Amino acid sequence: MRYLLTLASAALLLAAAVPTFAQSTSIHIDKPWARATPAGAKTGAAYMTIDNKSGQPDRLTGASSDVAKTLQIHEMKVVDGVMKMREIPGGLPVPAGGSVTLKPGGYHVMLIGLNKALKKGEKFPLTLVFEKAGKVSIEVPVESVGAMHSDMPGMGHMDMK
Ligand SMILES: [Cu+2]
Repeated sequence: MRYLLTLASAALLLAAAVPTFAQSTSIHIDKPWARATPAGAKTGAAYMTIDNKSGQPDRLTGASSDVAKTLQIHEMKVVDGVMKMREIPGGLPVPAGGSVTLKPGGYHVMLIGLNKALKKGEKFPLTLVFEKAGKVSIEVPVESVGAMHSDMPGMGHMDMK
């Protein structure tokens, strides 16, 4: 009897330790979009609102897509009067029961080394990786170059770190 109980508890521990890779139900991605890029552009950016419906804080730690070689989670900040962007160390926190919005001039998913120009009206697949929720795959529609352009400085003014 004791042996059986030990086996049962071992099985329970194992079940708890195995990570799940199923599509998350705790994270919901709202209104994803990417800015169309001019021909020859090497970088682009994707935006969205991330809703965390779980009772645990989570973190967007990475992303992948076949449209670009490298994807990074970036933030933009004005440093000494110059708009700079950088990869967020440790990822972008998403509060429990809350949301965070990625938008021009702020947080964004940086697409580095574009394989092709992003054209208005097209869509591309994007897989987001969360620390707790795991992978979340979405389709990102491409909107016009000028979409929400007013608060976005030209690429020439940006400093990549
Ligand atoms: Cu960036």
